[in-house]
Order: sequence, then C-alpha cells, then structure tokens
Amino acid sequence: MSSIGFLYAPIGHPRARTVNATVAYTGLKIDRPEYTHFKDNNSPEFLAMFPHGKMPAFKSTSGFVLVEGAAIARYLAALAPESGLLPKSLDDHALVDQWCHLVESELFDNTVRTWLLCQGKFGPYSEELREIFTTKERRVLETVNKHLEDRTYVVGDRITLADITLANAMAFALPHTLDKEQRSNFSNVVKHFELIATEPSLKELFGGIKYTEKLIQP
Ligand SMILES: N[C@@H](CCC(=O)N[C@@H](CS)C(=O)NCC(=O)O)C(=O)O
Repeated sequence: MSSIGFLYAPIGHPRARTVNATVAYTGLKIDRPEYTHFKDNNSPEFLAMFPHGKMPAFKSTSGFVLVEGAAIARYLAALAPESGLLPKSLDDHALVDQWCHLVESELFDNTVRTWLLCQGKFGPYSEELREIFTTKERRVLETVNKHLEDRTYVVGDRITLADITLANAMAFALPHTLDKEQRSNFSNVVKHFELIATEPSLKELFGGIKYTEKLIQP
C-alpha cells in the first residue's frame, strides 16, 4: 500500500487522537512530516497549505488539503470502507455523524473548557463557569450512558467512528473530570472506553490513560 498523504497531527495530542486512531484502526499508510506544535503551524509553509494555522491537518499525495479533526477522520475512514468505521446504511451513517458531533461538541469541548479554566486560560478561575461546563459535560454523559445501557457499540454491532470519537473524549475526561464517583455514575461509558482501549490497533493510543482520583483543580 502506498502512502495516501501527509498528516500533521502529533500522536497522543487530544485534538489529534481521533484522527490518529482512525489511521491506526484502518491501517492506512500515511506520512507524518516532522512537526513541532505551536512552531510549525505558524510557519509560512504550513500557513500556505492550511491558512487557519491549526492541526490536525492533512494533505493528500495529489495535493487535496483538509483541516478539522472530525472531517479528516471521516475522510480517512471513507478511504478504508472495509474498516466499517462508516456504516453502509445511510441511517446508521447519519447516526455515526450524530454521535460524533454530539460527543465532540458537548463532551470533549466542555471537558477541555474545564481544563482550560483550571489552567487559567480563560482569566481568573470562576466556579460559575466551571458549573456551566460541568453541567453540560454531565448531561451528555448521562445521555450516552443511557444509550449504552443495552449496547456494546454506539451504533450497530461493531466499532465505528462514533466509538473512536467517544473514546477520545473519554481519554481526556478520565484523567481530569471523572473521579471515582463520576465513573460509577457513568459506568456504561467507562466500560465502553475500556473495550475500545483494548482493541489491538487502538491500545497504543487509549491503553495508557490514567484515571484520576480527584477532579481537576485550578
Ligand atoms: N476544531 C478543530 C480545532 C483544532 C485545534 O484547536 N487545534 C489546536 C490544538 S492545540 C491548534 O492547532 N492550535 C494552534 C494555534 O491555536 O495556534 C479540530 O477539531 O480539529
């Protein structure tokens, strides 16, 4: 198999892990140019290809360029239809999109916001802001937890991009915002994460995630 292109997405970076997991699961061959985050993405060469200046970013061997992790992951999954990451049925495919979008915008983004708040990136720490992010995070966790009550995978009976997107969000939440009590409140989601993390091709990315004993503090 020849390389399909170039991926600018540091392995293990939470913003890039869904794309990296998609590459790992599909087995697609891809080149990874040397990349130093917050340096190379500001270089004239990078900005000429990707004017928004953010990673993850992809350029195919024919020069097609794409940014936004979710879009890149979908594109790569579509290049490997035999992976099953995007179901053939239109309805199931739409459901995968639905869960990916819900999980990324409501779970991942709100967990990251709590983390940024605690790092002082939004200015002085505010309990009110934290409460807003946490409420949103727990609301979506409740929805997903209920959905997984009688399901192994998010959509259908095998791994799809929705499972990888959820695992990526959990890989950020588990070390920061899900202490023992929260893990037991959302035990179906934790069990789902543990299943995805043992998938051989995904072990390297999700297998070493540490669970936190206490909620992240400012
Ligand atoms: N919505 C984008 C967000 C990408 C993103 O925020 N990337 C950050 C990761 S730290 C970045 O490259 N930041 C560089 C910068 O802001 O200069 C996605 O999901 O791919």
